[in-house]
Amino acid sequence: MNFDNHPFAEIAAKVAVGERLSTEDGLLLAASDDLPALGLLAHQVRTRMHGDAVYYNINRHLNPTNVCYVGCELCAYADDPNAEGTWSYSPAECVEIARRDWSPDVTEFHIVGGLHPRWKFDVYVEILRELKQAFPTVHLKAFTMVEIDFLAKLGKLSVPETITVLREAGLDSCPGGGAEIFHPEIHHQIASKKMSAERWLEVSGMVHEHGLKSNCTMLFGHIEEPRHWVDHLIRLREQQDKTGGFQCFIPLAFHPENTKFAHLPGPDLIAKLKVIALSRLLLDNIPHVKAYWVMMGREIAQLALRFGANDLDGTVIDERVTFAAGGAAGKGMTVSDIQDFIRGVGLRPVLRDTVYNEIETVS
Ligand code: V47
Repeated sequence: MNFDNHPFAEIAAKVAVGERLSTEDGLLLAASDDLPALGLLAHQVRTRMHGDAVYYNINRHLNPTNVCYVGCELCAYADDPNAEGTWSYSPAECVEIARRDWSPDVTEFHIVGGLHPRWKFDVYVEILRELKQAFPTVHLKAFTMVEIDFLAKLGKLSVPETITVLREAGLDSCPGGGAEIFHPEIHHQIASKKMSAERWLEVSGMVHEHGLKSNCTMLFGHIEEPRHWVDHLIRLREQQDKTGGFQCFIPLAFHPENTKFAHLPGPDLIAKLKVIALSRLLLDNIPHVKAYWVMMGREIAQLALRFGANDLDGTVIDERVTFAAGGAAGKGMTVSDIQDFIRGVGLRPVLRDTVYNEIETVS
């Protein structure tokens, strides 16, 4: 495609030489309806970074509790431990559940849950410790920045001290949830009682300075506007310039069911592909962009691999955050589903561990 007389001409010239895009460039891209052009530019960048590789892993999700006292407007989790449909698993029960879904090729447990109003600090620490004891070779990607900050308060420790305790118990890296939309205009409406954007970024920095990798996310497709995406992505890029520990960005497609925004439709195909492409183009310092099939939907996630995404997450057995909010993508893909899915768009599946070491390449 020739961009000579296209509104993206200057941006395309920057992309061709790997020059950083500005906030204004981001706003122009985000406002455009020229999806093919966005896709082409983003695919050019992802190909330069990763060739034809698409990463996936073999993982299991573990949600120790869906009780959370914060009660974010965007979330379908319950704030009352006695409410119908809630669960709160002890450390031993977490091990039992992990064992139920276990197979020797699992390399990661992805562990997130609510901020339980009655659990003590030690419950969270013991969940890690007992899982690590039972599955010493499995990487524990656990606790978002929101949970880390909460645990520090619960344990009456500083954040760095908290990370030390959690690492000693088995923590290997952190997932990227809880970032939502950083811009205060939106944050105040979708997560009014949650930690601020500034604190989320600050805690990420402390995690990175401690030598741990983490991921980052953006929840899109509710009441925000495209300019809020750009603001969010630029804030992530600035944090990454400082501490460098984000390994993957995951745009999370909003699922409205059972939330305070149940009247909204959620993001459409265009918004999903646009956010994937925009994030690949703006986040020049974050290596991976994930098309999280559980939230995107399987078919759109597949298409997203041609719009800038180079990662699919994994087999994801027993995910419950999206499921609670009406997610219909299904509860797990097999490795052969994932490989076919990637090959279906002419790309190459690459099995990885959580920190992107290649385990086996299937050609
Ligand atoms: O923190 C909550 C979001 C996150 C809804 O790091 C919702 O590799 C959509 O962070 N509709 C959890 N999203 C998921 C997450 C994640 C997923 C996959 C991979 C990784 C990673 C991280 O989901 C929450 C919140 O931001 N969320 N409610 C909802 N109704």
